[in-house]
Amino acid sequence: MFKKILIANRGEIALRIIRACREIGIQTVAVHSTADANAMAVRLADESVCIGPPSAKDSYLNIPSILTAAAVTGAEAIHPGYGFLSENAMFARMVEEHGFTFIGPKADHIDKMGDKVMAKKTALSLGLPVVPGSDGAVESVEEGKAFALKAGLPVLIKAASGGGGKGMKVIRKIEEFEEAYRTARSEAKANFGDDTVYIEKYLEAPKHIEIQVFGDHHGNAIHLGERDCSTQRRHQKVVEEGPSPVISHADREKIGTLAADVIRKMGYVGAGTIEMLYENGEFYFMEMNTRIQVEHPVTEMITGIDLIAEQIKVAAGEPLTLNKENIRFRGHAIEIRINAEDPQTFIPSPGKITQFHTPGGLGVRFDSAIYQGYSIPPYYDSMVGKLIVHGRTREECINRMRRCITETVVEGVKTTLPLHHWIFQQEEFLSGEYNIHWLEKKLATR
Ligand code: MV4
Repeated sequence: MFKKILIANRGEIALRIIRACREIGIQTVAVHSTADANAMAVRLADESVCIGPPSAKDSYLNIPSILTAAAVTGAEAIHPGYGFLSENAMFARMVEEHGFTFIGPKADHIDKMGDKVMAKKTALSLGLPVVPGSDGAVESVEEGKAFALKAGLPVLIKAASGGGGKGMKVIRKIEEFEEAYRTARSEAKANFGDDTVYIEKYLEAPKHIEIQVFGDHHGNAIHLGERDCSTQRRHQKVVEEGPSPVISHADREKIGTLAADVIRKMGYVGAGTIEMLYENGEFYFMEMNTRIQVEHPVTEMITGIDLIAEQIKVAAGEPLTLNKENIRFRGHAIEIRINAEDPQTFIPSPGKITQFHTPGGLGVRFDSAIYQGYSIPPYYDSMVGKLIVHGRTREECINRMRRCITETVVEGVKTTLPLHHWIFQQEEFLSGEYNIHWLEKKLATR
């Protein structure tokens, strides 16, 4: 096992990794920008190193600085968290080339899943259902139109190097095709430096269901059930829950087993998420994320498994001790992402936290790096904390969430808590029948 790990991240996930390390007896090194000198992760880590100025490109994305910090502190492994360098294959490669362990999958697997065309081909060839679509990249207007007419409208043009919804174009009439295709390619080029696009049949109102998977260096692979992340706004998740209120136990086992089989066949190592669209009782592979995700606590709460500790153990070469027989799903969990934003306009609201009180009690978890007197810097993501609750049933869980939201106090900055309070009063949410468009449509008529 590693003696010392460097955490190449900030905020609540840096703290989350420090906590896992402390419990398993690993020393931690926090790296931080000058804007984060007062961060809780810096205080809680055993050591800290300043790696650059506020701008992420000069600090949390500064590979030479991070590798130097690892070398001077004698860290053996680097945990990238989520965002920043977590899905940067070049970083993963450089970490390994400099003699450290990257706590994550092999660089080749990050590369493969980062290319959405290759990811889809891989998923299909290894047995996962995919959305009917073009056979890989679409190189011309004629080829694209031919597919659209054969598959039937509407279709969706996607960027091969995209993800997170950027560079997508829905086409409902064939006359719109040419312009949409040219725009999609030039936007893909501008955003990702790659104008490769592919086309899929457009699903009108799916759910976003993602499956947590894990592989190790010994050929073992498991799934840990799904999370329903359909409650989103502009591709930012707002509420996540598990299990999904619309998926049967039989369907969970079926799609989960298929997902684990893909991981095993790929020889994938570490934590991963298989993102699926779910519509009319069918699953369709969408993308695979090769990192730990913001919403991993939902899975931790219903399985009792520390996913960060598992990542570290797997990276150190230990075999997974989790298997079909000893993984038990218990109850229901919901997470809300608390952003320092205006709950009406979603404009970021950085600044000093003057009052802070977190909820507590049975089945309650508050993952955050903020504290009373802390100043939220304006340079990074506005997510400042996650409230996660567990209950025996979805209903108990929702009641607990409502109670916890009213108990939480964050003063000095605006937060999205009033939005969350409202969501848990909406009958569509309570029914569980919401899809990826529900929140945005509902907000438009609020
Ligand atoms: C889709 C889709 C409908 N049909 N693909 C958005 C992010 C990117 N990763 C894939 N996305 C979608 N792909 C087909 N064939 C709808 C979306 C989509 C979406 C998916 C998940 C969560 C939120 C979303 C919001 C808008 C569109």
